[in-house]
Amino acid sequence: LPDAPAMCPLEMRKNTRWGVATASYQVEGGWNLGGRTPSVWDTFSHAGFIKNNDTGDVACDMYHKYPQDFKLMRELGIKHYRFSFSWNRILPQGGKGTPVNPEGIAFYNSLINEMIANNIRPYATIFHWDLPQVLQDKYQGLIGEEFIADFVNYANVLFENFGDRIRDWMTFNEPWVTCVLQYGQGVFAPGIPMGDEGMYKCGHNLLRAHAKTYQLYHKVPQAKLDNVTFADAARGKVGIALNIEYLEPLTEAKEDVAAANYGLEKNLGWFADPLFFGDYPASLKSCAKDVLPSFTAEESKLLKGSLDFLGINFYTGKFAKGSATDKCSVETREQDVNGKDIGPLAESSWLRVVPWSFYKLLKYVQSRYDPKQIIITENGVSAPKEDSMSVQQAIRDDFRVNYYKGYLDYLCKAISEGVKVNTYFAWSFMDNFEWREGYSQRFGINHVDFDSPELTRTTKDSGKFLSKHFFRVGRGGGVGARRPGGRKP
Ligand code: GBH
Repeated sequence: LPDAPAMCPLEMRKNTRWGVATASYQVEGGWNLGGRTPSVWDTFSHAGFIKNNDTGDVACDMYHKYPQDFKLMRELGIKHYRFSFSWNRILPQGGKGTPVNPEGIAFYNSLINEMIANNIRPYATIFHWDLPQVLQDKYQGLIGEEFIADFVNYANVLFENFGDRIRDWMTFNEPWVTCVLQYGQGVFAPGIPMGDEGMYKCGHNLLRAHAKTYQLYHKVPQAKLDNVTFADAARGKVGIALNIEYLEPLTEAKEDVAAANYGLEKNLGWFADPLFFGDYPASLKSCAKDVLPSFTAEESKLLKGSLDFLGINFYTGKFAKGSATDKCSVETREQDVNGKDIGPLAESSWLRVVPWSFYKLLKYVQSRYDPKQIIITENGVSAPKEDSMSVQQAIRDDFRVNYYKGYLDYLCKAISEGVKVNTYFAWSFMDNFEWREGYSQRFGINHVDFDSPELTRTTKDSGKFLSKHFFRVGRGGGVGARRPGGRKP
């Protein structure tokens, strides 16, 4: 195994929290067990929209195998785990006023308790793309205004039931993906293209749902929310996980510099600006003026500052080319002006290995938003051809080891220059259901043998590398050190 990255001194690795991430639909399985109804991803995969006709029906079967998975995490020295709740497992009818599923609550209680018994601190994503199908059918999911109240109600159920043990919450995973791919383009479930208007309506509802959830958790006293029952003052944190690809100007020409900048505002600023500043970026308001809704003064006030930490899912960077005549045009490229690749291609067509782009993105985020705390909520890679290899070949994943080594090097450089990242999650703990790509693209630091009846997990070299230099040496979770906010279960 290689040494630790040069720019990550031991002291810094000790002072930082290092963990792994997954999401409910990608790992749980048990799709029709314990009172769970379908989510939009069950419907979409059962309709045959996934490569090789794969589905998440069983996935990694973490629904049954979580005790052994937490044991493996413990063996690797992992003390921080980011996972997501399945809304339709908790509330099979989805909406406010519908019954909470006791079997769903019991499942997550066992999961969380097992985690904590293994000294692993839970970080919970409330929504990682798996909307209850019933809410899609009722009001088109995130397109409907009703979504806001239903989401806040769902979050409230989670806070009430699990808020005593979970103190780190992320409302949404990658709003950009939800609104662009799930709704705008309709290439992700539910698979109904809603165009730019739908896309921005989705974002608008999502942001307002986030802000109300933040307010609910912290119980801003002057606010009036419908039927809020979360009683105790919460002392944990609520954030969000935003995905962004870094954009480097293709040349020094001013239209390329402007395009890179506008691209970041359009993709990251779309969500980050309202959360930090209370409104959409001026550039987006002008470029999307016919389709972008606007916030009332009250909404804007509620949104501004409605996060305790900023989560960033970071994978890759691209070049941006602008137009001298159209300030709203951003063309992205993977080759420089000499035709040289920006970095080696992973198994995923959108993902090239560009370690320096991580550093540049982090510097950009720190200077534009000056967040109090940044969590890298995801970072990882699919290794080329890994899926066609034997288990023994696949676990020798030099490609992924090099990816992590390079990206962590630049993360450490950013931290040493004052970027406020104190927590980092590798995506993913294990190979899993990679959305439209099914099981054909693997992001795990542990291999899952999907052909074996036991779905055997085997640690890859990347898992050993991270374990040795990061998980084992990093800060612990302080699990059980104090009782955070929330009621006792
Ligand atoms: C993350 O998204 C997800 O949070 C996680 O669930 C997933 O498993 C992981 O990445 C690996 O993919 O279809 O060509 O338009 C990462 C950000 C943004 C990457 C959208 C894929 C789609 C490119 N994703 N992008 S394309």
